[in-house]
Amino acid sequence: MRFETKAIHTGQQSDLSTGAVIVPVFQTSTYQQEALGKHKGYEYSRTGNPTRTALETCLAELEGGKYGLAFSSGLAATTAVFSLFGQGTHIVLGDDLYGGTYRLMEKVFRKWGISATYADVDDPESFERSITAQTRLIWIESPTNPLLKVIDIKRLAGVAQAAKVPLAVDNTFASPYFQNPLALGADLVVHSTTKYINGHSDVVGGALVVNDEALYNELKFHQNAAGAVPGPWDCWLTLRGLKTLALRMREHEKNAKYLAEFLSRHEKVVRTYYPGLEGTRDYEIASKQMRGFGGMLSFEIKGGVPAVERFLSGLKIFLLAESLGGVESLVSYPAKMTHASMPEQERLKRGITDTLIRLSVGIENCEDLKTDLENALLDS
Ligand code: P1T
Repeated sequence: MRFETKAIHTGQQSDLSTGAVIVPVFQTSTYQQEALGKHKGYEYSRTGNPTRTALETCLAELEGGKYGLAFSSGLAATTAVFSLFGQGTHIVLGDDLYGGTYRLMEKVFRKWGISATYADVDDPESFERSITAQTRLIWIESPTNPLLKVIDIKRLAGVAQAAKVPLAVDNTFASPYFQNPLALGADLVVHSTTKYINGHSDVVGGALVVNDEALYNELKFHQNAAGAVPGPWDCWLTLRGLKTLALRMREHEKNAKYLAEFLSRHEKVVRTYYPGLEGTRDYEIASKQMRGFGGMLSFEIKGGVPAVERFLSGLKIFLLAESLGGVESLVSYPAKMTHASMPEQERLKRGITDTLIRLSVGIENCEDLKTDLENALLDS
């Protein structure tokens, strides 16, 4: 079976008791046991729920992995991964990453004695240099949030293997439709399912996919022990969104490419970040390891912060909002939104400037989207 078919059918067989074509919302917290310890595979919905199982099974299949685990948010999934390691351990993270992941590391896990080094995602050797005897994990996003940088996953997997450290890839921006990190040598795939996987901006969720049974068991233990699980309705909505992931991703990409090309030629735009723009190192790597370039792009606008403010208030279709990956187009201002928790100096060092604007390109008509940007740029 190919991607589109798996997204609709894997883990989603008709309901045995009724023939219902769609997996039901198993809105139950607990399950009757026939006798002590004798049950049909479910005891309590923190530990397992059939609607969640359907989602976990489908996500694992779409990522080409053996095991999937769903969480109540992307950061809950990240928390499960960081919690694998104890006091005195060290994690190497790519330096361009979601501000919330940075905040989780700096404000939560540092307190528990885990240290971190941020490696330059433009310099593969910087990861090698950052590894110490205490390093237990390499963590990257690719493409990254918000600068859309692309990391050579195969190459980094080689570095991780040589150091005997697992490699986790946050695949939120690409989605499994465009990229499967496990096939490139990663050990762990992370998703904020809030984004493309659900795709309709109505659920917050997260997921992990792995191949290694021991790693799965550790993460599964944490999922149940710490309890950050999604409810059955959220799993059901996410499954419904997942069915059309392929269709949506194709449209997101088509529109993003069109707008990236438009912006890259616009006189009020200093620089456009989109891995599908030819002639860059990111384009070369993305062409090798991805099946498409995705629906996210960022750009720098001329005219300083006042121009940013005028541009944002001039938009009519792009909504100013956190998040991404929904059918509707969103605009965000990383300096004050997704990366507001990063100290200014750290943010500027990474190239997340005060004139950087990020677009989550939706699946509306691309001419309407272009006109919206054109008009707002004219006002800026
Ligand atoms: O929001 P949550 O579902 O907890 O997911 C966190 C997360 C993890 N990884 C990446 C790459 C992300 O982009 C996010 C969340 N990002 C946004 C809310 C945003 O606007 O970028």
